[in-house]
Amino acid sequence: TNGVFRPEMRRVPTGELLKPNRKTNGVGVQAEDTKICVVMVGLPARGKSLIAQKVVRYLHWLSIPAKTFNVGQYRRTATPNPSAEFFDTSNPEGERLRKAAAEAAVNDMVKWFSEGQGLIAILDATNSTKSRRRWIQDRCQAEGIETLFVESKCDDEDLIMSNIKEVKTTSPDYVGQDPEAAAQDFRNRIRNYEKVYQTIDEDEYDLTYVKLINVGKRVVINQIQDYLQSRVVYYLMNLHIKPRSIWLSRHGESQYNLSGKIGGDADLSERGEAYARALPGLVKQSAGEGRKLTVWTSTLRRTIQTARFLEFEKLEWKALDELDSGVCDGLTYAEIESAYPEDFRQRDEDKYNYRYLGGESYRDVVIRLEPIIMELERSENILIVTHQAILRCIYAYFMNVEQERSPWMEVPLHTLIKLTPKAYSTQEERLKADIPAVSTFREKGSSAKHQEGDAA
Ligand code: ADP
Ligand code: FDP
Ligand code: F6P
Repeated sequence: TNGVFRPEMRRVPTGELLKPNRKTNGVGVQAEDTKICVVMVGLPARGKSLIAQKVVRYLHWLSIPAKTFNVGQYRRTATPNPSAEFFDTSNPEGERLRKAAAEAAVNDMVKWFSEGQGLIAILDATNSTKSRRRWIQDRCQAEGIETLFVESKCDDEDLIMSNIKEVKTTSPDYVGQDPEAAAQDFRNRIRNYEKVYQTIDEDEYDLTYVKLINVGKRVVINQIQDYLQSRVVYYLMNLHIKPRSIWLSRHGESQYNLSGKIGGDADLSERGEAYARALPGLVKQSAGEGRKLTVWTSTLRRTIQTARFLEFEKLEWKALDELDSGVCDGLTYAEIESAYPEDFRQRDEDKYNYRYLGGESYRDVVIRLEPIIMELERSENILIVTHQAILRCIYAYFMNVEQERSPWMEVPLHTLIKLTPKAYSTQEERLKADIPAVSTFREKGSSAKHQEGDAA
């Protein structure tokens, strides 16, 4: 350096803003020109739309651009309230309109891919005949789009009837109609599809497909080609539809929360301790007496201490530890702002992508939480006691919160959140313990010390 003063040498090291691109999305490296069409197959009321919607939500959470093309919606523009006869294949007008709807959906999908940013499209229709599937396969092949056929087969009559009652009688196809009559008509619609339905079989050996039989009790997989396809298939294999809830709680107020420091491995404060003692009662109030559930905590003291009075099976996960704030660990926001002003500004500018020096970004956290989400999908009733940033990421997955907003969500201390998956959405309830705590929420642009929360 020849003794010359070089001001840049005195700069403190900083974190970084890591924006994703098509090569480095959530699931790792994928060829830049990958285009996959997930083609749903199956009779009506087999959970195809639910599966499509869940896959899209999961992919969006992982920053993978995905979109559903629902043929029913296209069909509805020409035929908004068809009766079962419309779906009888001996009805030529019905056949013509249904084919036109499928063509319109496929055309829009091809256009969406050609516009650039799409990676996975889901073609949601019954696609219940071999000729329809061959047509889709040929059309996609000509456009350089890979296909993954996903068939949902189910012969449990009671389940089908309860699906019809749960989601079909309220479909826009039956607005203003008596639910009983709608259910009967839908049953007849299914009968019409049954006359021509062909399950995927050996003559379609060249197709890439997964068959989910009786909600994944049996799974048949054929010709899965690449990483992204196998990730989607693995996700599908983990889904179930048993009724259950997921409870989320932050740890009780910690000593660090009181002093406004971030990170660390502090013990609970006195009020945090009171929350730990109150939690079993709160859980009983929310879950009901005698409900069996499993408790997951991080490996940090404050979550383990918070869960210690709960009389359930417990599991500690390293993946649930708080977002690693690297060199900023143990500092207050005001200290970070004065030691690393540029970082502080960058984090506010793009909180999701900002990675602390020697630490993590929200994007990094989502990637490490992916196995947790997979395990949650497989599991039944789970209570997760974790940290502010981690809870935001898990909540964002279930509630479909966009990346821009998720790191800024308010998740107060001493509050139990109950999430219950329903057919096409997740129901939420919040139960607040009557125990005051500081608020650890920091607004964009502020470095004020933690405030006394409104529970106080
Ligand atoms: P489709 O799109 O096949 O007409 P929907 O997705 O609208 O069917 O049906 C949703 C209903 O199907 C929900 O009540 C859900 O619990 C149920 N369901 C979800 N997955 C499956 C499955 N693999 N087999 C049968 N039913 C399912
Ligand atoms: P959806 O449940 O999504 O509304 O009921 C079956 C249905 O879909 C019809 O609404 C839609 O017209 C049809 O499937 C689309 O599938 P096909 O093109 O295979 O008939
Ligand atoms: O203050 C509590 C805390 O869990 C810290 O340990 C962590 O760094 C922070 O919240 C995460 O929240 P944010 O991303 O809003 O700074």
